[in-house]
Amino acid sequence: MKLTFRWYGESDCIPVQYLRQIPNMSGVVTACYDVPVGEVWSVESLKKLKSIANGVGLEMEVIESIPVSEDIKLGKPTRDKLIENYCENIRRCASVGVKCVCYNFMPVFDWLRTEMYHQNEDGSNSLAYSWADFQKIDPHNLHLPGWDESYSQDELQGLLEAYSHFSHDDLFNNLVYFLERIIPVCDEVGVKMAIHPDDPPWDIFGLPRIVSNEADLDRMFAAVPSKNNGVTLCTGSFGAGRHNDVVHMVGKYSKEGRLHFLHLRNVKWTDDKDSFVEVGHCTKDGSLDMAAVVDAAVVNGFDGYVRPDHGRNIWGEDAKPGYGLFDRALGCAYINGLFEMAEKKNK
Ligand code: DNO
Repeated sequence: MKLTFRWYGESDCIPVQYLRQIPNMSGVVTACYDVPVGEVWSVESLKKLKSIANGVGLEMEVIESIPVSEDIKLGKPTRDKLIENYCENIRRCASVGVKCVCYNFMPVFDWLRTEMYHQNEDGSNSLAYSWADFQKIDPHNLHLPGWDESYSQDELQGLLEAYSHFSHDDLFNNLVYFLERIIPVCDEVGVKMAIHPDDPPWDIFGLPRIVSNEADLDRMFAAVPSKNNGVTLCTGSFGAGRHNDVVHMVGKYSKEGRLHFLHLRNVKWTDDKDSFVEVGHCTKDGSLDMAAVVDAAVVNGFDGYVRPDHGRNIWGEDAKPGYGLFDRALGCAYINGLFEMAEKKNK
């Protein structure tokens, strides 16, 4: 495995050289975050990001994300041009040495929480999702933690309306249409596409979601069989859904050579509905067996990229929720330990 760390480029509050000091760190996971969705990234900006990473001894082999325009998901007539741009972005990323691209196909919101600063007993705070609080949200006057700056009310209502007669199959067919056009480019330039699961893994506000469980992934892989059509297995996203056996999924997709990127984080289920809190990475702190997850990956020949996912804000850090340095670095230390043990045991 290659241990990586998400870094938001020059605007990230964490100096990139700090990342290099995390034990066993191989590279950054980043993107051209300032380019509007659907547009082509300049090779210069990719090269600049790469040279900043390389300058401190880190690689830049993983992009998260090249975002997919809503018009592609909705199958609008503009999609062919947008898919062409997407293919061009894949080629440009490959030209600077990128090997893996994470993306998602969730309509409108790529993650959803009801709280960004949930207060934990130990004084830390983290992201959380409460079933009860979710019921109180008015879909016709949506104000969502973390999303208010991304859409105006009119845009949001327009998008919700555009999807209102849209089924899971409609969205799936548009995903297949997209994959059938981008995967041949990946095959040509040697890039692994890794779809990120729905977060949380169920429908919200009547929007269809199609990457929520094992059957969804199987259907997607059967439709476009190239191994470059793979998954970002985010344990916290799939694992928020109690219907998902994350350990089994990690083992299965490692074995099939479809698990290209592993996002490791733990969640704690907090009631008998769908509520959960993001916790520290250790098994003991949450509801997922992190040691078993890593073991399943190693036993089944996983050979991809790993990154710690959302950390809590700890030690007085006030970082972008989920993306501080301290707790993710602690996560790295723990992840290194789990992999070292599992690899020794399975030699
Ligand atoms: C949230 C992230 C997501 C993820 C995208 C990938 O913290 O896990 O925003 O990067 O869904 O496309």
